[in-house]
Amino acid sequence: MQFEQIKGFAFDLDGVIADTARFHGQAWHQVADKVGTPWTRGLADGLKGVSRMDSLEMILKAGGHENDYSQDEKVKLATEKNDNYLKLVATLTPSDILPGMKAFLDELKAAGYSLVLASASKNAPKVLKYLQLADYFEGIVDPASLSHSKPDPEIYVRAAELLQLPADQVAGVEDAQAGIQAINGAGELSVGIGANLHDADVRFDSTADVSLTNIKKQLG
Ligand code: B16
Ligand code: MG
Repeated sequence: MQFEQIKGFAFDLDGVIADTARFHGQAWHQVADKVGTPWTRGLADGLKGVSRMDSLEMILKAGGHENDYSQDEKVKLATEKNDNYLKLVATLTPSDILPGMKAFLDELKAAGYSLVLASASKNAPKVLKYLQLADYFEGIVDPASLSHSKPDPEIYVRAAELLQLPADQVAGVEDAQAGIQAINGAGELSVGIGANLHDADVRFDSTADVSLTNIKKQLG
């Protein structure tokens, strides 16, 4: 894929713009304790990019509790988790933007790229507000309107629609394997941040390394 044809960027939020995973993790850990599922690193990592209700199902399944709760009880557990999560994210400030990302967003805006957010989080508008980044994005994909979680490409297909660009003019930025799969499945250029993202078209170890120059360098 030619970088020259890229006109818009779709960003994941958690793990790319801010580390909200630690707050999701803290809040889900409480739910896991409540339902009696052992909290492990593998379980926590597997929840990245997964929707709220699908995350709850994964936690219940990991402890063999998938048939122990009614739909109403599940909604109650997910609501409790979200209330706790919202208290935690309300402490975010611009100093919590991950290293280098403010500079990268500024660089993209200055170069005339359009930006949208492709986060599975229904709380993304609030998080962007706390980080004082809301004005950078022309649109936010509404996760409530999606039928499938990442790795399904749906969220990145919708991001391209919001950008009003064909897929091959869009780059997606993700920190999770499921997100990279979603970008690739949508036919967009995938920029991965973190280890083990072998399917990413371009990959960086840290958010601090992401820049237009470094992306172009990797694409040769
Ligand atoms: P909410 P991302 C995802 O955000 C998180 O990685 C995932 O852990 C969370 O369950 C999901 O959002 C839904 O979040 O409960 O706030 O709607 O990585 O897609 O930006
Ligand atoms: Mg993420």
